[in-house]
Amino acid sequence: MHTSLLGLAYNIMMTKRRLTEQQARRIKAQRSHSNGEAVNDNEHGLVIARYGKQALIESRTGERLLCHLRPHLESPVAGDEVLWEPTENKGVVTALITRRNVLERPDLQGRLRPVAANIDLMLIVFAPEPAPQPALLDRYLVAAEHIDVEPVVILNKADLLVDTSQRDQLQHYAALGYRTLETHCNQADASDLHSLINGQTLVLVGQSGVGKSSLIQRLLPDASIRIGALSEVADKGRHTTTTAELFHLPEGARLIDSPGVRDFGLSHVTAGSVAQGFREFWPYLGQCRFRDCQHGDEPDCALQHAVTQGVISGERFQSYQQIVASLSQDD
Ligand SMILES: Nc1nc2c(ncn2[C@@H]2O[C@H](COP(=O)(O)OP(=O)(O)OP(=O)(O)O)[C@@H](O)[C@H]2O)c(=O)[nH]1
Ligand SMILES: [Mg+2]
Ligand SMILES: [Zn+2]
Repeated sequence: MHTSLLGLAYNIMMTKRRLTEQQARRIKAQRSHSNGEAVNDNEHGLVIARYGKQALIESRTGERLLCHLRPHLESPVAGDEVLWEPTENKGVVTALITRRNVLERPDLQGRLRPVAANIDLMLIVFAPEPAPQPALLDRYLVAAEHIDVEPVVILNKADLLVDTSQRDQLQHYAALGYRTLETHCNQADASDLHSLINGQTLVLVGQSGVGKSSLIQRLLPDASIRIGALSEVADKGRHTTTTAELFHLPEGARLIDSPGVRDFGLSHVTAGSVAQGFREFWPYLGQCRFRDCQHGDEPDCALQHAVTQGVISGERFQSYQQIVASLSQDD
């Protein structure tokens, strides 16, 4: 007993001696990864944007610096809280603090990639131009529901409305219980947007060209240069966002701009989660005759019945079926 205690003490001493300062820092960083507390020699930082193997970090004092990422680190994105330490000419991100949530989407190769983290609201933007892709809005709604973030549906470029179809669509979402907003970037008054944002962190998503960056520019006129500088001029002379980027509003809110997409893959979501992403389906889920009903052509399907009764719109149901069908194609 006595000897083993001595042995233990010796082991501890040896371990202590063998730990280099760098190792100690790493351990501290790992500890903070689990409890979210920053430690002295690893500074706390907010990820503004991710550029390939580097991340633009904002320190607690508001300074910005480009940091390398320590290998094997979980991929940090705009909105992430990290620990970092200065190096000779730059900085290095040493740990990612546990996220509250993360919006992910598959890249062109089908690999799931994080887009933005620690968000309160997801602003899903659509417009008369470019014409809305069928089911894209519903895909985003499923994604928001999947990570338990409140979605808000925004009809932008309302100055370009030629008929009532998009306005009708917006009203349909409002009737389903989603918060909605109709706006356009030439509107001088942005109070509708400010009251929606209400000091929270939000991410703007939607097709390329619907005016996500322009909405941010409208809220932050002074940031216009930065928006331009960090965008890439596409061949049509248009500024298109290429990586998610975080902007601060004076009252503490954070806006994360994200690159537009043609399609939003949901291969990481199960058919059950897709159904959960359609709010008006909730009262009917679990009510079908078969417990594993796929809501296709099974008898006594509660969802099909609700569609026939006109309680669930045929359009939304088709959109659901289209998304579920695409899950098996994505595999
Ligand atoms: N008429 C009109 N044009 C707008 C409005 N908002 C933006 N635009 C124009 O639409 C184009 C695209 O706007 P962006 O803000 O770059 O769109 P985005 O959604 O950020 O596009 P990506 O970064 O590619 O995803 C620009 O030429 C804008 O000037 C609007 O409310 N009305
Ligand atoms: Mg943009
Ligand atoms: Zn069913």
